[in-house]
Amino acid sequence: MPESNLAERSDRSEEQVSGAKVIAQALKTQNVEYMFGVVGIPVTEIAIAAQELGIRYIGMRNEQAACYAASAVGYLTGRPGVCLVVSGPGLIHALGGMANANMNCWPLIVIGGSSERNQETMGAFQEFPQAVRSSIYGRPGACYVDIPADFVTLQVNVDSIKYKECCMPPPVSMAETSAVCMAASIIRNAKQPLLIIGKGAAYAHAEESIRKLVEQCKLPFLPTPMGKGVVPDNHPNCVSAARSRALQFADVIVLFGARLNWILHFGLPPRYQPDVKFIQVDICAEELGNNVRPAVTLLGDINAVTKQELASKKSLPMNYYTVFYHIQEQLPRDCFVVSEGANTMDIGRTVLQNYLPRHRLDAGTFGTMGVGLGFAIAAALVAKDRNPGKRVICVEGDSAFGFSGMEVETICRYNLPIILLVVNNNGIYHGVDKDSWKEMLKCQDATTVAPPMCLLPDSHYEQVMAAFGGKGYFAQTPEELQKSLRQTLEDTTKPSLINIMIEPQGTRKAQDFHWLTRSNM
Ligand SMILES: Cc1ncc(C[n+]2csc(CCOP(=O)(O)OP(=O)(O)O)c2C)c(N)n1
Ligand SMILES: [Mg+2]
Repeated sequence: MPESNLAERSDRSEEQVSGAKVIAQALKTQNVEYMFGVVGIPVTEIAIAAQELGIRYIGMRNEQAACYAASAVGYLTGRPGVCLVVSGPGLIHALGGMANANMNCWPLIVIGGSSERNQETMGAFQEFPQAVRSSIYGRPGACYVDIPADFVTLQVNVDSIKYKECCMPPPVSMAETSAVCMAASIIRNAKQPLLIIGKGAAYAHAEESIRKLVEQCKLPFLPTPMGKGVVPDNHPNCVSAARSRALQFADVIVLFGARLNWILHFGLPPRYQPDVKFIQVDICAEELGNNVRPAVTLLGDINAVTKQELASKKSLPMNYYTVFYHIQEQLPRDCFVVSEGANTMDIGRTVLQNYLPRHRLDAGTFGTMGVGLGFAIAAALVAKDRNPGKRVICVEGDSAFGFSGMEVETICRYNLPIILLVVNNNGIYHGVDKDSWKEMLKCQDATTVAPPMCLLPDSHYEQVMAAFGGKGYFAQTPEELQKSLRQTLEDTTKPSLINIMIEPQGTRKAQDFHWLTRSNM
């Protein structure tokens, strides 16, 4: 404890305060607004103390989803969200969220309770402000604070505590002038320049400056999945519809907060010109020059004409394109789009438009399934507090939905008017129809004959929503989809789920790089 604190101590004061309250106050002092978690011994008191101080506590059904939600709050607000877990199994479940936050570079603080320690270790409270700083400075990410049980229950003299001042927003650092001049000259001399806008640009609130650069220098741009909306998707310079061509023919590529990882095919041929010049703009020094091994792609170009062609297909069951076409038609321009799944997310991304930055949350850099409902809950809470009236649309593959489907109860408990759309093809990537499933099971046990990607055909996921008092819809035709979508959008008071049946064997459009499909990964 610093000398000054000791000096400030009043020996006459008898007022005591618990460790739990000190932790809560320390969080409050750091402007923490949201805490997600699953309580147990010894952290329950911390959640209660946090609530008493006006920090919102959202009790989730799984630490993993809680951690995803807390990290999404960090991304959306720029101050770390807190995930509160018990030690051991709670922390282990949270690891998925911590890894995902690190990969996405999203600020997060995980607080776990651990077993009792003796009083000498009380100085660890002093480490707390460092945790906040390390989560938001430089490349943002997850950090973990371990709170021994006796810290939580211990009574300490009020006057003996000094809270660290709220940690400042991260300092803004600038690139070397000579490097900036060199970059400008390379762009000026480029024949086919291309900007790639990543979620780093979104997190940095760079929308104004990037839009100016795009417009004043007449540069084409391509957003990464969560870079969507920094400059609106319908901007005339957006080349998403010809993504592969744009990557392949560019001679100069400027990366704004986008990493040359798998999403960008590692920056290697044949996706790119062998002599393409990259200009990387990134907050993290370690990222610079990081071109790794040759690899796999998830996405080919899907041009607008074939999309519409596929979307207008009238036959039943519906396909992905028909579904997304109808969703896009009714999607409010300012809504948050959360999405996860394989085909559901990848095809959805090409059809569903974003017009605002930080309004798309998806499986992200780690490709993690199970993040969707936690992200949607976070977006709905943030929307409620900061953007009343904005809707959250969560587009889930049926497998993706299963990873944290029980968070529907959380959504209903807090009455968050999220619209969940489950694109149901009876499986992971694809499944089988009900009759084939029955046929299959006639001869042998499901564990032997059912393809591992199959899920139970025609599952009524909408009943999960109905079970908790939300509104559930089952849509098998474009008309049913249109009607149920209209109703869910009209009802701003309640959560809802539309279970959208599509063809179980429906695949994506043929790609140029057949051997590089996801199934070969
Ligand atoms: C935590 C985690 N487990 C497993 C996977 C592997 N995986 C990738 S996509 C996916 C689900 C795809 O199925 P669905 O959500 O139904 O979307 P679809 O492709 O069928 O539209 C799975 C399990 C993963 N990405 N993350
Ligand atoms: Mg599926």
